[in-house]
Amino acid sequence: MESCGEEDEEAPEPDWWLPEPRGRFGSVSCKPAILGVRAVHGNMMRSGSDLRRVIVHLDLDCFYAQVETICNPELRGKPLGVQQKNLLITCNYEARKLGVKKTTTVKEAKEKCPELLLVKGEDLTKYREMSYKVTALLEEFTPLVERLALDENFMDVTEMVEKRLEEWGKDAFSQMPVSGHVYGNRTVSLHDLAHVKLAIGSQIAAEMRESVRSRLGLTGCAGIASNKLLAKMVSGTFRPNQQTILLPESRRDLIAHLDNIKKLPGIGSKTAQRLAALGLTTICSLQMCPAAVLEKELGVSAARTLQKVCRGEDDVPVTPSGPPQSLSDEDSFKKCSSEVEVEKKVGELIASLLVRLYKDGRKPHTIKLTLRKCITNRWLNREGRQCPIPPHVVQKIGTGDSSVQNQLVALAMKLFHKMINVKVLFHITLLSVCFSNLKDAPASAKQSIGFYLTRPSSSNCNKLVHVSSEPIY
Ligand code: TTP
Ligand code: MG
Repeated sequence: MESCGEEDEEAPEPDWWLPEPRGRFGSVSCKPAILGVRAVHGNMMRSGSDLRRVIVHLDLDCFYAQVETICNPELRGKPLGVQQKNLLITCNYEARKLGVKKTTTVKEAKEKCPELLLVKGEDLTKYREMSYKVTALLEEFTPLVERLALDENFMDVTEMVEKRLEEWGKDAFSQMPVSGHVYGNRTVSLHDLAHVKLAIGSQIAAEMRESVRSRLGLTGCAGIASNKLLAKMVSGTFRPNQQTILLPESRRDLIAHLDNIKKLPGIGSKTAQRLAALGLTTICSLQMCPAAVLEKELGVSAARTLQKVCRGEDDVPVTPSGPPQSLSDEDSFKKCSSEVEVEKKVGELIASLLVRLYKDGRKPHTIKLTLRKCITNRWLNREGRQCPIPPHVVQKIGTGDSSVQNQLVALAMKLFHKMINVKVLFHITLLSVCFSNLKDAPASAKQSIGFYLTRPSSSNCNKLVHVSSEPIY
């Protein structure tokens, strides 16, 4: 349902209204010319500090499957699944129409849809590269872009919205079609500043989605709301390739409609169990629960946070992510119980990370090895050890000196021996290597012509494999 409400009906006052701030558009006196009828009467109160912001959440559709299709256009239009080991981690919407669900086993998916095409998705390189391209493109609209996952970004578009309001003035009110859907099919009041801002936000979100589609070939869903929590929650309401705005008066509805208490951010299995012991198993029961009861069970701080979440309140700013703080890669498997095998797997992880470090251009100063032990068929929690990388090894990263691979593997194996006694039988099911404490390479290294000549282009997903004659790190 595309919506462009123009009625001037009084919307019910939500119970979380905050006092009116005297901000740029929160104040009646600062911009009388563009404030509608109710504003003139000093009644345009909805842009309280909680409603001042306009946040867009963008979640790409069946992300890995879309990237695979871009790399191999022959897959377009066919039901496609991406697998990691025997798990289907995503599938395209053609497959979903045929009953395939993501995060099922490959076997179940094939039973549902025998014609399902499958591609392996263990190597994340091309997904990561595309992910960073999307973020970079969104940063062309606003510097306030925060990466939430490989295929999810938050954008704070408040300033863009306010700028458009200023530029368009009164006209903005009469030509303010909402782009996409309005959650709950509510009417958008052109005399309500919060509504108008969200409507402008919806246009910006549509422009962002169109840019991602036309320049990178990816579609996605957007949610537009006054905070990150609500923008994320509303973004998947209509999918794929659609967008939805959430008006302030629909906040409680949106949250109340979550079918599972665990879908609220911050509620994991343990908290859900504790709440269930209090008889709180639905969102509605949680919303109605007196603060004192929650505080007794969870402590004051956690209880207050939860209550805010239940009301759809979230004042956490969009924090630009910048380059990643660390680079890591991991592999999981049924069983690895020999040192030689561990060394081989660690070597593979480090080789792929060195390629990423090389493209990144920064040098890591810390290496961490994480593993997961399995004892009598029970997986234990992950366990990790880290250590500084000696300066003479750091120096070699990104220079083309191939000895660095073995030196890093040797370091990782030292960490391994701190966690595993190889003299007795061991069984591990996961290995992960993480490089952190990333610092810019000294200027002298960057000035070397070799540094530029040997850096591979990351512009094409078909060109990710390195030519072996070139130094790759
Ligand atoms: P999602 O955003 O959960 O899923 P999606 O983008 O594939 O599909 P949707 O249209 O529903 O948003 O995850 C993003 C990518 O993360 C997904 O393409 C594959 C990967 N992924 C995993 O590696 N493991 C998982 O368990 C899930 C759910 C996803
Ligand atoms: Mg997605």
